[in-house]
Amino acid sequence: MRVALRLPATARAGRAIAGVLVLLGLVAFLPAHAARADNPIIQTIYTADPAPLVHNGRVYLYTGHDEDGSTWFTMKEWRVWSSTDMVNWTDHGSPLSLTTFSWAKSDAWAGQAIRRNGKFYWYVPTTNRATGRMAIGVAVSDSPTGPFKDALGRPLVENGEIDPTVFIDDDGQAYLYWGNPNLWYVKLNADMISYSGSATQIPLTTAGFGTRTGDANRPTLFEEGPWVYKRNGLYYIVFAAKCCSEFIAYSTATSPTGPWTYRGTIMPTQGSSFTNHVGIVDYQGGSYFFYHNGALTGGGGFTRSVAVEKFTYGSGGTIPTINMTTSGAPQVGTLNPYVRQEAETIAWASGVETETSSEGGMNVGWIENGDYVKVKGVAFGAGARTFTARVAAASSGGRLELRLDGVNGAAAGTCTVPGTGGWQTWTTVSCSVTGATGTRDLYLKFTGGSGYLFNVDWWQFS
Ligand SMILES: [Ca+2]
Ligand SMILES: [Ca+2]
Repeated sequence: MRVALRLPATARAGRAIAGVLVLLGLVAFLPAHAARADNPIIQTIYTADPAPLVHNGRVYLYTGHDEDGSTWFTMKEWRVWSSTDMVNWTDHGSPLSLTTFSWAKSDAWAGQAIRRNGKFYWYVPTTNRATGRMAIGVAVSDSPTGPFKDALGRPLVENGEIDPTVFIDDDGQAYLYWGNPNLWYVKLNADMISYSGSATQIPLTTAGFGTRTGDANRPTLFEEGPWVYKRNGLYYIVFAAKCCSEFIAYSTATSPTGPWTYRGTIMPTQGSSFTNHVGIVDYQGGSYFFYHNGALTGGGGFTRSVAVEKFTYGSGGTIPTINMTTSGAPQVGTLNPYVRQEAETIAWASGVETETSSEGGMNVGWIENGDYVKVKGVAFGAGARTFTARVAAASSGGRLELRLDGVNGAAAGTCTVPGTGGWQTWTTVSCSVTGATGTRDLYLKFTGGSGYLFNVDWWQFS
């Protein structure tokens, strides 16, 4: 199992940078230590259908997971990530999967989580085994990172349509919207796991959702993946438009139930995935647009990756044109190396994957010679003297090199990792550090012999 899982990641992530650079035609022009792009934001697995949620000063990001090598939307679980700076993302694993819902058969597709009553409610579409139709379930947790459990033991709503988005208006009324090919909503009760009245169809008019030509069955641009929110008194439905390939467009209204007015394209068709899916939040004074594309090596319509761009609303709340980039959003602040940082907090990774750690949370594994993890904007200040890491190795171990500003940048220290007798048999190693001053990009570069070298759970400078 361990070897079987590790091989695709090595092949995929190890070639990711080279693939991106070749696409850009930049290989010959880049100096060895050039700062590289950090978008898409997750490289350890393929991710799709981003749904961000801001809570207690962090951005939590709920996604799906495209299995390696997929030739369909083969999705078995949902994943959670979080960040305080939009560039270093912590992997919280999979606290919700098809097995969470006893009634679910397949298809862990696009959902969204929201907080209310001190709990977190995650609405997801999946196939109801009993009916064979797509239905929407709701999972609940006391924590944004789970674990989540099925709140009902049955679907919340079921009409064969997908892509739930949830929103709580200023008056406390919550709404669940969803749909493909139609667009529906229900008014959720305050418990967030039941609703009043019946599912109501939003009229898909060309005034509300734009004009599609060439498909008599679908006269408007609305395709799927609605994302509903309210900002400065204006209600937004941002959605995947036309098919295929999709682009992202939006409509606005002065009431949560419309009537809606089509406002145009946000993100044109781009990025070698024929679907796209949007999630938008404001965080620390900025506005952020999450989406997915096929930009990682091996990526495509069924092997997608979540990315993010920062944007600024125009006058009257308009959303500008947003293009996909390989640089992504700028970092918000810096990362503090003098508190425990999880090894699975990553700006960019090459060759590694993550797994559940026996000491809680996740750890980085599948580490081979030359693999690395980049951590962006690390505020060393006057200088670090010591580096400590929690490590485990069923093999004879290897070396954890600290490099600054590039994977082959200045060497700030090297810790020797011994064999510990197991991949989850943890020990702490320390080594001295020189030259780590100011704010720098930190590369944890893994070197050693052949095969898998060791795992890393967390690290800290002093
Ligand atoms: Ca590897
Ligand atoms: Ca960890």
